[in-house]
Amino acid sequence: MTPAHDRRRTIDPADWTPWPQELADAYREAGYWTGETFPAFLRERAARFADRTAVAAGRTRWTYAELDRRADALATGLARLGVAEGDRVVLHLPNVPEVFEVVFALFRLGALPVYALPAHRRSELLHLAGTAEAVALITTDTQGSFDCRAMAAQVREQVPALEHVVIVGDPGDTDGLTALADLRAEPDPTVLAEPDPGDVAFFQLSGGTTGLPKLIPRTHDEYLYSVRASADICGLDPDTVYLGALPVTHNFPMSSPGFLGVFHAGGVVVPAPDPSPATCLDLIERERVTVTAVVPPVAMLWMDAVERGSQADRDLSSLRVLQVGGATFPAQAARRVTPVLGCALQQVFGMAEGLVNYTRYDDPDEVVTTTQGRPISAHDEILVVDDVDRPVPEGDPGHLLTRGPYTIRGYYKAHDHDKSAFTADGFYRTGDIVRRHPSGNLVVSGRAKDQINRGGEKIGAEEVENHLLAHPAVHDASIVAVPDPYLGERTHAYVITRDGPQPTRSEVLAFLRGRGLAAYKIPDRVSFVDAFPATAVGKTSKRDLRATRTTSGTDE
Ligand code: AMP
Ligand code: DBH
Repeated sequence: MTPAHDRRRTIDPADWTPWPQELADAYREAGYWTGETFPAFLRERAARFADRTAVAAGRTRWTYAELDRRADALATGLARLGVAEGDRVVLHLPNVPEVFEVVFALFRLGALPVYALPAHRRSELLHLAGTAEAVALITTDTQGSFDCRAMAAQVREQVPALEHVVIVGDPGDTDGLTALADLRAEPDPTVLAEPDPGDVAFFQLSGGTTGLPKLIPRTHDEYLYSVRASADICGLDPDTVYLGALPVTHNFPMSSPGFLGVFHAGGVVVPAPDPSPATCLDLIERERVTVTAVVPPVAMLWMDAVERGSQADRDLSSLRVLQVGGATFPAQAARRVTPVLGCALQQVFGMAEGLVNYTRYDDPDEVVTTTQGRPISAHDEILVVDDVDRPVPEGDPGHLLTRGPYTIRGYYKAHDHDKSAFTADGFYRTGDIVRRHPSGNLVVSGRAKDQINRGGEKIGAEEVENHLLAHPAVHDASIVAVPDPYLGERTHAYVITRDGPQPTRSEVLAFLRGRGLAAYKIPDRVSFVDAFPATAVGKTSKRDLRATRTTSGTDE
């Protein structure tokens, strides 16, 4: 049934890069793109798994039918508030059960979620809301001691399009904030949209390399293909109990196979408020969790807690698979997973831009512990090339380029950046250095992009450098990764100051915090230097900077 209101495309085709028609046809022909849309996805699962539990969060237990009804009720309330088809809405939500209700309510309206990370702060939210021209921001009242309401009110003041702030929890007495709880209304089917499966459904975020993080437009057709295929590869079924240990709006716990894969299969999603061993191992035991996804430092913390006693008595016998991804998982740690936690390891190498690789359950142990898996699809094209895009000999390391049925062809409103981020024939330049293992799986051996991967949290060097450059006493700044046994990498900022009064390290850090940056982007170390080492063409040599150990005038 066509809704009463006008149909409109979700976003202007000039602002993104849709798939070439012949490829879209080929992916449909191959049965990858089935025409399923997000609103229909939940409707269909609600019919099939009606009385089964979809979400289990403490005393909150929602069946599939309940989640479906809640999505309609909230869609109705959001529509009355003024959120309409095609509108962008920034979600800044930690792992509260409402996140699932909100996501599907927006899909039902044909509104597009923009997935901020819970760690994001004013700076990131301003950028996301501004770029997306979002009409609403949905956040919680607080995150621990941090007041999200005050931040949201500030963001609204500065983003002209942003009319609404919706608070999960207590909206307090800040003017103009709406409580999510007050929005739920008797479902009104006339507000529901029927998006085209080829339309953009939402925006994920890139980790960022140059400038600010880019918005990643994902369509119903291609994303749901990756979800269904991931659920298949990971063997999800109605008996699956998935612990959302990472923030579930991140691409990994959302779709690899993540909560969407679990909903696809009719299983239970258990959102964890934080990834600590105390919280998560307790939830695994209590909810009889069968699978979960973590980043390497979290896996190491869990293993240490079980081995060194604080969580040694937990019954983790329900856990079948620990997925680890987002950053390099050292083989030494990978080999401990099965002996310590008693479950299988699956390595996952993915990206919000698309391509996801999994080690398979029938891969030999050595392959599971030393490779990052192989692509979801036979139609994922993988090239491993040198600096001028020529294929390297089989097994040699090179730049990973990829194209396929769920890898974007361009970012949102970033056509200039796209020219360097994609090849002329549409391959995405991942910025990762990989080699092919004899098993056919990929091994991530390095990175060409100017990014720091801090335990799976990606930091675009240029973004933080630009914040440093805004300090009046800073003449130049360069951010590099330094190895860390636990996080994999930490950030080290090298700063050249101007003549005049010299800032201290803590002043520089306080300045960055004052700019409203996510805490994980605040440099772990700051060194003051007189000059940066230069490359042959006179650019800052980050390689030499990384090798710098002695610094003049260091204040760390
Ligand atoms: P993002 O672009 O923020 O979605 O982050 C994706 C990036 O994370 C990839 O391009 C890799 O650099 C990194 N990454 C993800 N999974 C792994 C993994 N299993 N091993 C090494 N690096 C990974
Ligand atoms: O790091 C990532 O972005 C990532 C890791 C594993 C990802 O997006 C994914 C799986 O889908």
